[in-house]
Amino acid sequence: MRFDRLWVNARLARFSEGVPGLDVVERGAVGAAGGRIAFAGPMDALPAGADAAERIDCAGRWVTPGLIDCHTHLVFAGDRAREFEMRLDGAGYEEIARAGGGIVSTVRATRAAGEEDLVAATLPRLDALLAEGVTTVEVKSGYGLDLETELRMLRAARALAARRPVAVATTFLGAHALPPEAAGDKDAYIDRVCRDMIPAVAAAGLADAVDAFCEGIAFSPEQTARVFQAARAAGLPVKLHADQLSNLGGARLAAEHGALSADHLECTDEDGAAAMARAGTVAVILPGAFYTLRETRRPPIEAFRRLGVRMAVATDCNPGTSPLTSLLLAMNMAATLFGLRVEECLAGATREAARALGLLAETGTLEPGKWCDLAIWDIGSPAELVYRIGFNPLHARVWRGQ
Ligand code: DI6
Ligand code: FE
Repeated sequence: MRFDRLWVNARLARFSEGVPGLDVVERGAVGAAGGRIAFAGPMDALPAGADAAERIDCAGRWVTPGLIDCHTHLVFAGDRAREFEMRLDGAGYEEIARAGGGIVSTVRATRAAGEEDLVAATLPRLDALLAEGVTTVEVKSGYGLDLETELRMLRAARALAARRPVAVATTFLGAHALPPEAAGDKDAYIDRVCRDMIPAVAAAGLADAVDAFCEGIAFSPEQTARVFQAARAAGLPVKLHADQLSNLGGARLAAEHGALSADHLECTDEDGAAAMARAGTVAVILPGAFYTLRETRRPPIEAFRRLGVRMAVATDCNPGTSPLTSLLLAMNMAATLFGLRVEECLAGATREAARALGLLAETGTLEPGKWCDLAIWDIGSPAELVYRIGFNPLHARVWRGQ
């Protein structure tokens, strides 16, 4: 067997599907061929006569799958630091949104930005994620809210993958907020999302999935269901911002539409969790928004565990409710604020995040056949990735074997 590259003397946390825990190999090796993993296991089990164009000694460092941030709003223009100050002075998120700030203020800035401006504004945020070992990132639209700007955001998101060694999964989030020109008519706007935008985005091949924000300040379950139907008609999988600020039954709705994931879930009840378990819908835990908004209701982690709902952890990087570009910190918050175990946090930023994106066949674990995307860490134990705050122990990031 000949590898393009072979990493030896590594401690592997493979997160193999169907194996409980981290699936650790103490004296391990990873071999890459053609950008994919050709071997990931004990050095002793390397095929006799295995040979590599390049051999890298990891000196006992830990190797995990490259991290996956499966929920971000990375592409946007402007910032919302002023709103942060208003919130510190006592204004609420929903109050600011109703007063024309919030998402709509980012929409104004994003509409005024060209594609290259959007890419340039996004690259520093993307680079912060990559510096911590992220190799796949999901990016949503949703700050355009008109066809032209939504397409521009999605093109900018796709362009990121040409600028950096990273896989980008794009999500159309036209049903994120009501644009100002819709003059309060949510049904008419959802008509446009379903009739014009989703077919156009799908025809352009610019989205890998469709998302919506089901919430009092955004769209109702009925309007969300129409978006899901249009997505299905266009052949796109769905996911949902569900039960973040109130329980409108979003988790259940997402599950009933076979959603890849339901995200946030602070207000999800047992019924919603059970529907997700039946459908295999991944729960994406977003502690950055909970922290920023100083929410008090926590997602029903214990119910997810008991019912066997898979949990992913993501940054939700966005200018309003989660100006967070650290997936390591998101894991720390998931543990400290929500009580996720170390192993749940780590699986949540690798295998379960891949599952949430429908990409588990390609990434998320160290298993032969998958993309050779690795994070190599200067740590004594995997718990350090979750336990430390504001420290980055990444030694090297490998994307597609390089
Ligand atoms: N939920 C969120 O937390 C973000 N979007 C959403 O649907 C907030 C986005 C923003 O405030 O800009
Ligand atoms: Fe979000």
